[in-house]
Amino acid sequence: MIVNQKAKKWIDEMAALTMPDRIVYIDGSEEQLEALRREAIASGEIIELNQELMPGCYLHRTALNDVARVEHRTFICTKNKDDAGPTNNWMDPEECYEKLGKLFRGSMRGRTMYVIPYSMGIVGSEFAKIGIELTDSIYVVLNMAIMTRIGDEVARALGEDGDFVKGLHSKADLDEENRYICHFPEDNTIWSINSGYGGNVLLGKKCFALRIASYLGRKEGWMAEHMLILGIENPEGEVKYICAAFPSACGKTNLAMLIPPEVYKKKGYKVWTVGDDIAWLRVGTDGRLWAVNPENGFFGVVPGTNEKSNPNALKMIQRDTIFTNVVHDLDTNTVWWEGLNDNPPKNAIDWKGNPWDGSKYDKKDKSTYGAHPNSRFTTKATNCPCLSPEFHNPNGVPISAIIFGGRRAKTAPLVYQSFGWQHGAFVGSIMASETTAAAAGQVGVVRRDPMAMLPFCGYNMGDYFRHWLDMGKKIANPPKIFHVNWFRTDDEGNFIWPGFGENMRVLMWILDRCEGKVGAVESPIGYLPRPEDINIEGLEGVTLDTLRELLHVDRDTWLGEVNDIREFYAKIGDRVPKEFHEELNALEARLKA
Ligand code: GTP
Ligand code: SPV
Ligand code: MN
Repeated sequence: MIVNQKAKKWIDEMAALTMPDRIVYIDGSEEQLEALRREAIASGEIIELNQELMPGCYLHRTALNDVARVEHRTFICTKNKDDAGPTNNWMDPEECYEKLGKLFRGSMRGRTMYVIPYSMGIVGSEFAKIGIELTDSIYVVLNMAIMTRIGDEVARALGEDGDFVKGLHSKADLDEENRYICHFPEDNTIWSINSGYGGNVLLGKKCFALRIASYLGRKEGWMAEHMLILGIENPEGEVKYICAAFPSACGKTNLAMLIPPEVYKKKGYKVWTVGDDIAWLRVGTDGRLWAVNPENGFFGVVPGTNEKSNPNALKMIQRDTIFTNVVHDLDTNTVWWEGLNDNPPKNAIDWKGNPWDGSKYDKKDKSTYGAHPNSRFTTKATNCPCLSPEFHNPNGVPISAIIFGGRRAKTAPLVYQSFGWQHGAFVGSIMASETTAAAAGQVGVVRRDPMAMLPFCGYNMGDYFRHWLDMGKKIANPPKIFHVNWFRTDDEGNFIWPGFGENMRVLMWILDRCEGKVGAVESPIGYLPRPEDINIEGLEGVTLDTLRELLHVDRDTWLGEVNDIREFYAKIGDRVPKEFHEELNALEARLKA
């Protein structure tokens, strides 16, 4: 029961606007969720999969025009345009409320409005924040029930006068031309209309936990980042924690759940997952940086998930999982996707809802694929076989290292270390990556994506850079900052580095650096490993020469980067900290020396 006065008033207003036939309050009980599943199965919104083979698993197909985040239709609506900054789309808040108000008017007629109280972070904990999402989609309710903590316990924690983020979502007509994902950080408000796809409509995730939260974090002295959180336990039982920011579909979920290679496993090393997408970071009383995962589940990329690449993820999606836009195998009533195995089903339905025959599937021809490249699973964190016990700790975990990374076919070496916090923040700001299917638009073009936050920063990117520098001054014992690239390719376009579990070898160098256990080579861009310091024991096909190639820094390519970065900074404008311009000039000078 919601007793919060502001919430009651707001829900009434939004119901008057959207005119649903009825309002249902989500209490978080299994009975209520099960009734909603039955309703969604009856209407065809979800398909119940084989409950013997995959208990609690369902399949959903989105509209064909609605398969990814829509960055070009995502807006930050601040009173002052400069506060959103040139890397965000902007609309005047008044104008936006009016424009979207017209679209929302009556959009829930004939439908039910679901009221979802949810908490980002452990309910009632010091660092948790509450939101209420109003939606006309059962799919959204079922996903939010996995991705966040929901229901009566949240309503109770909100109390009579607590603050919350107001989220309004309607599928409306799924009209692409009128699709809008709008954020009003000055009003703690999110309005999303005409989409039914994950990142556009699960408002606790990118909209709240990154865009609104990054704005709040700057105001309140903490950080909301697009980062996974993992722990590496050594044979003595000590666990060191790492955060890593990679752009969408660049390997966060995979790294967060990696299984150590045999050489480490036999010594007793273990990897623990705390989070796979979002980290909220604060300075602890001990002067270290502490991270919590505000989510309660994983909304992960399905294609490429298999027994070899990510066995933990494969295990966790065998039960209590919602699949979106994968292949439906009609013979077994289970699901399939590219990269699962070499036995695609012949009697199947593709993500578009058309008959699909896997015997015609050709890996080299994308037009024969059955699952959408951005097809996703939604599954509870507690399903993860390697979930860290610290996932449940409201204080989070202390961070030893921060890693930035992206997809770069050339340019970026396998790994390098920054010279310190300021240079490390600069390294984050100059990140670039090839675009992926996680957002609508062209795939595979290099774009600058500072800290993997380009699509997710709820305010001016220049101010965001300044906030990184300010935070660094407040952390007595800051994490060391690194950059990685698992995606360097040879002349035929093949990945040189095996990636996935083998990435642990790079993480071990990183931790050794944090503990001062290993040396490095100073290069113009930062500290590089000596090839012999990356452990390649038991790794087939990788030699010291391969490592030399992976670690090579080409001065001319990097001088080209410098020009590109300078243009990018110019685009962001005069709020880019002067320290970053100084770092860029220093980088250029070192490259030319
Ligand atoms: P979002 O959920 O969109 O934020 O993505 P993410 O960053 O969690 O990416 P994820 O781990 O789901 O990986 C995305 C794609 O990259 C998948 O197709 C993976 O198979 C692939 N991938 C992940 N790690 C590696 C790696 O180390 N090497 C290579 N070559 N591919 C990888
Ligand atoms: C991403 O695109 O970074 C995701 C998926 O994690 S979404 O929830 O759609 O943002
Ligand atoms: Mn993500």
